[in-house]
Amino acid sequence: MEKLDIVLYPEKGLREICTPVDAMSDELDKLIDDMFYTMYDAPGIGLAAPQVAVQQRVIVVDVSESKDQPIALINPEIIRSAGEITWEEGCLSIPGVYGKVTRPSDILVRGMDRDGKMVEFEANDLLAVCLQHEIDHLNGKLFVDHMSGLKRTRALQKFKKLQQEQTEE
Ligand code: K1U
Ligand code: ZN
Repeated sequence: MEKLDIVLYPEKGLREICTPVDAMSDELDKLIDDMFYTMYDAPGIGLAAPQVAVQQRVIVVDVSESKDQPIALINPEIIRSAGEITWEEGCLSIPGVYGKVTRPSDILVRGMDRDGKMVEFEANDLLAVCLQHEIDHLNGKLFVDHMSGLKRTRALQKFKKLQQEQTEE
């Protein structure tokens, strides 16, 4: 398995709408393995393909404490959503920045699993938050886009400062 480079804001690819996947392939299977490896190593609870410079509709998530409940979804869609939850989100493409985002707390998700089978399941709370965060990535949307103007500006300023400090080191 290979650890992939995670692209950072403001990389252009993070703002693009990703292309649907036609069918499973060995190449896609390897991408999913590498995305899980990269996500667990980061560490993170989710990762979307554009974060590793692949503009295709593929996500991986694992919100379990034990890190043994991996979910890979290809062409994921949210069929229904209800409720409301506010969560302090982070993003591996904007490291060091966190912010409260309010989203639906209960969703019905559909997509293809890594065996090429169509799956549909309900997700709640953190799993729902994480799936929505990753599906947003496939549509060129970042968690900071859900924040109010001033909070978003401050968060991105903080990120720029952190990046500058890192390059000075
Ligand atoms: O997509 C990403 O950038 C990954 C991101 C997912 C996410 C985090 C929080 C709310 C919604 C979606 C992360 O995994 S950031 C790292 C993180 O949250 C975390 C890392 C280790 C343990 C627990 C959480
Ligand atoms: Zn993210």
